[in-house]
Amino acid sequence: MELFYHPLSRYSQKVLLGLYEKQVNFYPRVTELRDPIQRQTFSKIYPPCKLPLLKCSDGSLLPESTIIIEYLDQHIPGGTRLLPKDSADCLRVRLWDRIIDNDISNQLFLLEQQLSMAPEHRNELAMAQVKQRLLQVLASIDDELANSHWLVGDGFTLADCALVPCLEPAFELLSLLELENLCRYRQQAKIRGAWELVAEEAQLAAAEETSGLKLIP
Ligand SMILES: N[C@@H](CCC(=O)N[C@@H](CS)C(=O)NCC(=O)O)C(=O)O
Repeated sequence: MELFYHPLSRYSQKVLLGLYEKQVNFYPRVTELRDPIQRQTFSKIYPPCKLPLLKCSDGSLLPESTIIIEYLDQHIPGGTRLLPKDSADCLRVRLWDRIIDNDISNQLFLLEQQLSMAPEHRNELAMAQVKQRLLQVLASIDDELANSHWLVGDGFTLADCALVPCLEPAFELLSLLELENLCRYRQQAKIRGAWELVAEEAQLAAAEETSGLKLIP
């Protein structure tokens, strides 16, 4: 299997986390879509040009982080079970995964886009609305975590693969310290072996960009 991804892309981090949890071997194909040549090459493989993308052993291509993780869970018997056997729990995992992608990850992206603009070009009202929405969802996750070790029960699942990559940006952009269960979850996520691997690669990639050792194309 080959994974086309970028270490700083949240949806790529979600899939990397799933791959490490499943303990799967894969060829890493780091793809820098800001580089026009790499973008052009990748768009020939996958015209929508979105990361992550899994090339399966039979050569078929799978986009969409959630679908990739579901595929891994169906085809790889070992490692962490990411979609619970119990159908009610499985539905809750899939529900949280959708909520996190739509109402947290994509909203963080909108906020990050605004913050990348010069202050005079930012839409402060839109930013305040996004922050409020994020706080609402994160508070509901905090409630859920009051009785749950990971997001759905005791086992690490697809829902956690979606949530963990959002934690550091969310804590950086919002005041969340009063959400005690979420703070506890953040600490336990930090020392999860699979996430340590993903975070280490992301830190190296970020350091390369900021140190100028690797130029942003
Ligand atoms: N729903 C998709 C979202 C994928 C996505 O938006 N990926 C971003 C990077 S995180 C991307 O490739 N954007 C295209 C670009 O940067 O041009 C998934 O879950 O995989």
